[in-house]
Amino acid sequence: MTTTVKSKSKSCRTNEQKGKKMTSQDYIQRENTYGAHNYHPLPVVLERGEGVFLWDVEGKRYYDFLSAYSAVNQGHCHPKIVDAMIDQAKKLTLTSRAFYNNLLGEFEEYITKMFGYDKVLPMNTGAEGVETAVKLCRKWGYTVKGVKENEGKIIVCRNNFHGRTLLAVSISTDPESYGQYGPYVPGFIRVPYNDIETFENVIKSDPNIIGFLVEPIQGEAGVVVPDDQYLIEAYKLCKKHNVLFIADEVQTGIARTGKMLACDHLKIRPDIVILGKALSGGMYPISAVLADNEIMLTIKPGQHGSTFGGNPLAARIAIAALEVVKEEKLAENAEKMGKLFRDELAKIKSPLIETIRGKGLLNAVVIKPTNGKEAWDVCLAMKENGLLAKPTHQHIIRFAPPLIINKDQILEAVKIIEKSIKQVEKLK
Ligand code: IF1
Repeated sequence: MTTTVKSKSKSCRTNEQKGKKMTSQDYIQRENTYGAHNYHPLPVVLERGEGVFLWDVEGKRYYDFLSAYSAVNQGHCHPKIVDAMIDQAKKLTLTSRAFYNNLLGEFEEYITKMFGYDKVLPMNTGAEGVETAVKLCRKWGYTVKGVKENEGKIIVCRNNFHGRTLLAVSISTDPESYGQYGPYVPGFIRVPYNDIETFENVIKSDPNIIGFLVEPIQGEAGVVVPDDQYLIEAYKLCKKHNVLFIADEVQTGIARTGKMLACDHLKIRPDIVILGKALSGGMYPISAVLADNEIMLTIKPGQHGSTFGGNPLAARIAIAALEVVKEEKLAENAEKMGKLFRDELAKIKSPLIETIRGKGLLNAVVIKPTNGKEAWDVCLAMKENGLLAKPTHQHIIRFAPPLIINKDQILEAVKIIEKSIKQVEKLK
């Protein structure tokens, strides 16, 4: 039995206990002591954000090139969204869905008209949006398509990321995501991403297939952009075989790739759309599932919900967050600035840069490990030089700044990236 002796002696007191300003290290140490170790963050402690910038506790400024994984598309602490949140927080925040509130309907009308669907089911996290979409698909499969109950199957892609719930990790092919969390949720068929032949062979092989859940671009996998024809053909095959096309746009949606939805680039209208993250501009957990009546009305009163889903504070924040996207033409800016970013990155000549890829302002650089140096070292160098980004799957650095970023800021950011890469090249 181990005992941890919490020393009270003066020598072990933290700077805070000594009445001194805490350093980044103090903050990190405190989190390490009292918090679960389910993340390995970059060693930076942030305390303020505004627009495309973040400041750490020592007052150092950084370009944010992660945007909380595309949740802060509108920029940190956007004044319009902050004002809406503060104003509503003083009036009414949560009633539960046991009663109506005056804002949910306004949000529902606004978002369904914006994206062109009959109805929306509001939830909180992206993973809950995925769960909701899968439940809708199964309800539809059994009550509309007529598949025998509990026999419905949903096709998912290898290297997917749909969250951290047991359903999401059950369909994951990443051992880091699903390892030692079994037994797993059944009813899924895994196919390789961007492989239309395999997809066609699978979808025509089993009449119990009711859905295809797919990220239009695989974010976590490393910003993997499929061939245009892949999603177009997969969509046609879903129509042909009466299978729901379910787009997980939690990360790619809300203007991130240069259109309101990544599927818009291909003129695909998913049967179910899952949104999250930037739906609140990073202010509050809000997710939403969009579908037409034939699908949405398969869930009857009392068959799904959540305490916070559709609360008036979330509704007010989401309306403001979506208005910002439209008023500030963030999709158009993402398209333009994304192209500029990739073009400027391509001018950097380095053995460390293997591939540059992306769409709109969802981009990634694949780093070729060189002299034992890899993506993490580049991220540490960029942090020292004032830009924050994080690797995914060891060798891929995702670059996803807020969509409000301007040309001068893109050019300055690329200079920082180039300087950092050159520094890492020289490291022994
Ligand atoms: C973490 C990753 C990104 C998502 C897609 C559903 C969800 C996500 C396509 C679930 C969430 C987040 C989770 C977050 C980091 C981030 C992430 F690195 F984990 F994989 F973006 F790529 N569908 N992605 O990307 O939404 O429940 O989190 O609101 O787990 O640290 P959520």
